[in-house]
Amino acid sequence: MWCARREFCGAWLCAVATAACAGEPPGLPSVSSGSEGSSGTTVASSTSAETTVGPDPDTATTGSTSAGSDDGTGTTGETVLCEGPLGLCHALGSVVVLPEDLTSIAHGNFDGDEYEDVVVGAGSRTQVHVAFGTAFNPLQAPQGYSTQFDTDVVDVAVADLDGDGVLDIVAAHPLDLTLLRGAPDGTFSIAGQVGVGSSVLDLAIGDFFPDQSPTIVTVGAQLRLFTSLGRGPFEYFVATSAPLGSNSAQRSLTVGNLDPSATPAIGLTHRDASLVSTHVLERIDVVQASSLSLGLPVAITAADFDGAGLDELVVASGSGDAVIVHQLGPNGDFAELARAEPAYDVTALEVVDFNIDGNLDILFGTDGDPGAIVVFLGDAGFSFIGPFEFLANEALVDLTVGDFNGDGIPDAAGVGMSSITLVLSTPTNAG
Ligand SMILES: [Ca+2]
Ligand SMILES: [Ca+2]
Ligand SMILES: [Ca+2]
Ligand SMILES: [Ca+2]
Repeated sequence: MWCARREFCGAWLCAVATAACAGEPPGLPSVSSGSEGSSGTTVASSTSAETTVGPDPDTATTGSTSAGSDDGTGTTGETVLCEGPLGLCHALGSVVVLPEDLTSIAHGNFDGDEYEDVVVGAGSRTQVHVAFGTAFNPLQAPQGYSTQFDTDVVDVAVADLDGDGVLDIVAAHPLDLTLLRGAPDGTFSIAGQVGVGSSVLDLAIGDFFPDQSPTIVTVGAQLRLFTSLGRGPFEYFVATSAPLGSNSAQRSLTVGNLDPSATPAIGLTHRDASLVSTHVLERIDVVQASSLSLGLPVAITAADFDGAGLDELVVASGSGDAVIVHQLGPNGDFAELARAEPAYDVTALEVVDFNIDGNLDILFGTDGDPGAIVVFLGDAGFSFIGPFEFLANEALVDLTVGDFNGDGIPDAAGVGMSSITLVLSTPTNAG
């Protein structure tokens, strides 16, 4: 057992310093110690990986990492979270530097190997970067792709748009979408462009039209659904749209199985109106199904917390810095199911079973100097233990979760303006 101090932290969870958990796994990408301890309430402490910048910003390099102690004493200041009966550990991984005004991140396995990969949107001349997972030090040497629009990419999403079994990328600009066709070797080429006609603030993918290619959903002043129904695989057009009132600059969306009468449904946050709403497709019209007042909602996602088949909405609120899990009642109403209070300035939100104990967990990307990837571990009673904090080297603007080192355990990748910070499952040799 190499998570030796697990007993200090409770029966099912431990969060221990590097000395207890790291060093043993071969190839663990430990990072050099950085600033002083974190402000979190856990043992998690801060790190700041040494990084180098490549000569060509389009082919940025991975931050160098220093090996942890292998004599069992470990180095100080590293962040490792070990939890669960299997002694699973997560540790800060390398920091990938991309000085490109990064805006967004999504994940998928683009090259069909055993490692999930990421795509990052940027506000600079190389607007999309793809970085590949590997066994021990993932996301090295991102490959940059330029689109044909000279505007920022505000969000990215991943789906197999043409049904060839290879993931494709949707990059949203303020007024357009770029569709990038994936090749089996993990390279991409521009395959389509779509004019949106109004500001795009957030992007999601859903299956709103049975037996058709994935639907692209955007939100800005309008909520719009794009489909290729009856056209070529990368020839998307607006299938339906609905005005949302004022031209808010602070909206975000998610698509989930939210409504018993319609699959899927859209969850929206309207920060300026302190409102959360859900929307469903009725025939060819998008209609609002429900709404709830919630102070300054900043991020939203959907997941089935109670295992009952319908997703709950998870919303990060900027007012109380709280996250509320909602469940739609029989009349389309919201009901609060659970609440975590991260006390951080949340900018991004993901839900995954991070410690694979069967209960969904909540991960936040946070603002600040620096920001952090913050983990709250859920239990079967819809309560959350945390925060467990992994400091990034800058404020985070977006977050995604995937298995980047291919061990079957989720990892997290948070993106800031100029870097990607990884929290990686460490190879476990615990029996
Ligand atoms: Ca891959
Ligand atoms: Ca495809
Ligand atoms: Ca869990
Ligand atoms: Ca992993």
